[in-house]
This record gives sequence, C-alpha cells and structure tokens, in this order.
Amino acid sequence: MNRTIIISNRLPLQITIDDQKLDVTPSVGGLATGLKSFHRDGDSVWIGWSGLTKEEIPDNLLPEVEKKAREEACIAVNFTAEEIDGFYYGFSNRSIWPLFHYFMEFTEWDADKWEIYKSVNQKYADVVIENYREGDNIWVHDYQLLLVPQMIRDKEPNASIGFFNHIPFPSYEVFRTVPWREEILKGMLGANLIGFHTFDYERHFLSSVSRILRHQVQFNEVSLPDRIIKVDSFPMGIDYDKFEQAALKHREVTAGKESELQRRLNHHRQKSPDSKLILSIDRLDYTKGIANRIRAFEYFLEKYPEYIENIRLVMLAVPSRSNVPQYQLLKREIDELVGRINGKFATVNWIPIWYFYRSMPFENLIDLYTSCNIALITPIRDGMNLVAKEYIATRTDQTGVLILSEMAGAFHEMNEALIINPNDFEQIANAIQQAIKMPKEEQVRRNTILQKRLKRYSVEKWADDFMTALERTREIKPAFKAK
Ligand code: GDG
Repeated sequence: MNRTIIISNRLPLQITIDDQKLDVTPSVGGLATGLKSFHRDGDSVWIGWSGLTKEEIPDNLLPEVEKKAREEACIAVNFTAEEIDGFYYGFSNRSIWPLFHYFMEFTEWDADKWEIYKSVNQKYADVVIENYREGDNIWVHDYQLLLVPQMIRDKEPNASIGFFNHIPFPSYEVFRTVPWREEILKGMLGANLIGFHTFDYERHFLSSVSRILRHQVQFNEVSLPDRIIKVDSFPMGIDYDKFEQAALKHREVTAGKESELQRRLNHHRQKSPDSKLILSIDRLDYTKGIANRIRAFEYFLEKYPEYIENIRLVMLAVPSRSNVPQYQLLKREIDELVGRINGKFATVNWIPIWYFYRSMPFENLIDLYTSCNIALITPIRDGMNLVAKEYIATRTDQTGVLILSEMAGAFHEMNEALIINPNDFEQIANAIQQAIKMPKEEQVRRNTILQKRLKRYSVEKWADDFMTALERTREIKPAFKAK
C-alpha cells in the first residue's frame, strides 16, 4: 500500500517544556489512542499540532520540538495562542462540537472565529501539500479540519484524500442552522472517500449534501460534475490485543507489587466481597452525560437503599477544554453533585463516589477496567465511545456488565450490553440492579459474544478497511463520472 499522510488537529503525542527541558508524553483521547497503532505499524507520517503555542516555544527550542516530533514520524505544526483560541477553543469547540452533538443551546456563531478556523485549516492543508509525494494517501481526521480536504484538492487535484469524522453528523434540520453550511459541506467533499462511525451519521450527511448543495446523491455516492465521492460507515474499533494483554499481565501481578490504586481497589473487594464497583471514565464533557449519571446513581441509592455500603461509583473525569465556559460550569456542577451525594449517603465506613479529576497512566486505567464489576457509560451523544469497547476487552475472565447508552455510536455493535436511555433514571437504576444480580453464566455469555466481535473488528481492521476503500476510489474512471 502507498504511504499515508495522517492529519489531525493534535499529534498523538503531547510536547511540554519545563525550564528549557522538553518532555514528550502520549496524548489522551479517542482519536489518538485509536490511530496510534495504525501509525506505529505502517508507513505513515502524522501531521498535527504539538499542543504548544508559538509563544510557549522559545526560539532556541523550536528545532528540538521538530526533531522530537520527527523521531515519532510526526510533523508538528505550530500556531499562535490567538489562532488556537479562535480555531480550537472557538469555532471547533463552541460551534461545531456542540451543534454536531445536538447541544444547540451551547452553540455560538462568531464570524471572526470562523475566519480563524478557515485560515488555520489552510495552514494544515499547506503543510500537507509541502510534504505530499505523488501516490500518497492523505487521511484527514475530524471536525476541526472540515475544510482541509478541498483545500488540498485545490492544489493537488489528483490526490487521493480520505476524510473521517469521529463525532456524530447531525440531522439536516440541525445542520442547516450553520451560517457557513455550504462552505463546510464543500470542504468535506474535497475528499474521495468520507467515513462516519455509523450508518445514521452517513445518512444525515448525505441528506444535507443533497438538500443544501443539491448535488445528485445515489445510494452512497455523491456526483459532482468532475468527480464521484464515496460515503460510507466504518465503525472504529480498538487495539484489542493491547487491552487484552495488559489485562492478562495485570492479573499476574503478585502481592506487594501492585500499584497503589490496585491495592486500594483490592482492599475494597476483600473487605466486603459482595460489594460492587461501578466504573465511569470520560473526558469531562457535557456530551458524556456525567451529571446525569451521578443523578441516576443517586436515584439508584434512594430506590435500592439495601446497597448502601455495598456499592461504589469509581469515577474518572479527565480534564478537557477547560477554558471553554460550558466545561468550567460542568466541572463545578459535577464537583457539587459529588460533594452533595457523598455528604448525603456517606457512613463512617463508606463513601458512595470515588471521584478522580485527572488523567491517569495507562496502567491505572487497566487497574480500573479490570477491578470494576460494572461499567456505566451514559453519554447524551457520542460519536462512538471507545471506553465501552476497552472495558469489554479487559474482562479476560469474561465477567463484568456493561451498561451503555443508546446515544453512543458503539451501541450499534454492542447489543449484548444493558442498553439504556441516558435521560431515563428509572431505567438506569433498574439496569444497575440487574447488573448486580446478573448470574455469572449470563455475564460470560454476553461478554463472549461482545469480545469475539470486538476482537474481529479491531482498530487495525477499521484503518485497513478505510484505506482499502480509499485505494479503490482511485479506480473510479471518468467514464463512470457524472454527466
Ligand atoms: C472522540 C469521540 C469517538 C480516557 N481517560 C484516560 C485515557 N482515556 C482514553 C480511553 C479512550 C479515549 O481516551 C477516550 O475515547 P472515547 O472514544 O471514549 O472519547 P473521545 O475522547 O470523546 O473521542 C468518540 C472517538 O473520538 C474515536 O473516534 O469514539 O465518540 O468523541 O481510548 O482509554 N487514557 C489514559 N489515561 C486516562 O486517564 N491513558
């Protein structure tokens, strides 16, 4: 296969500078974790932002930042604080993100931020063009870079360009509210292949293309006067083996060698073997339904008081976009909720919620996945949700119950989970009770099916399927093009 140029807002690594010293760590988030293995194992170069603004990089360290990135087959693009503010915190995360997740009341339209979004998209496209060699496949990722495919096409009309959207694509009635809806659709249509996690997102996109741009749409193809664009769904998987292996290794850890977190979790289990741990992991984001989840847990404790002292919600919320006002408000809301509920139900021996507001190293993530009997994943909207898949992959003894929102893209492939509507507290409370009582054989039966499916539809297969479909678009001959 040809070389791939991956391009996403952020690189899969985070570069920080402390006292003239550079530190490189992996970045957290669905796209980075998912694509990392494809990048590591194949012939590809990754273009993206390093996480540092131009103002934060002293001139003498710039070559070193570039070198560190190059060592990881990455090309770092640097932006000013003003650009990041308008493009990332601004248009991407105050307009596109809330709207595409159906949070219309959080959506702001600001023409200045849109201008910055366009100019930053152009900068990314320029770096791709500088590094492009004939025959390369270009794979553009996500909602921050919606205009990049056409910007590349303008300079390289014959390039093979794929675009994948990691978040939902909203229905036409919602999308049509965007003041720059035509530019956005035209930007995406610069690609030869456009991918979404689910068929519904694909359908919504095609409906917007046909109703707003009036292009001819037949089945899953959009016909332009000179090109045909394929649109398809590619549900993203996880690096299954990595999670399974890490969980197996975790089980072999001998007494005295455990991490502090593992020790505390084991201690909890030994003290009361019948008590259950419920896991919740997300970036702190209003789309993830964290506040709802806590309220539903409170409702559960009220409805089933017999579980008081015998159940605990272990909640990891990873700091995210903390300079966007809605995220600050949400953080405050969650802090208050946790404090109120812990204050209301705690006994001298027990608190109902263990709340961590931080990012944890991978090993601790595995500690959490393997120690918790139930995973409670209740997004209001979520493009896919990889945490649900990772939880199942780490259950190497096949016990454990996943409670999953039907609003997550992952729901379509994970019907053996207990499926809930995130706004229905009664249903969530009952699902928690059902999970606690579920016989071991039933857990094993459900998880066996899920594991088999997730192992087969791994992230490697996802990337392979996408790239194969992109390669195939090279074969679409002019004779088949629109009249
Ligand atoms: C977007 C879409 C879509 C989380 N906390 C820690 C940590 N993580 C890792 C998890 C997982 C990833 O971050 C989160 O992925 P999600 O898919 O759940 O969510 P988003 O970040 O919102 O991702 C989403 C995804 O893109 C892919 O297309 O599924 O719908 O919103 O891999 O393991 N990793 C470490 N420490 C943590 O504290 N090391």
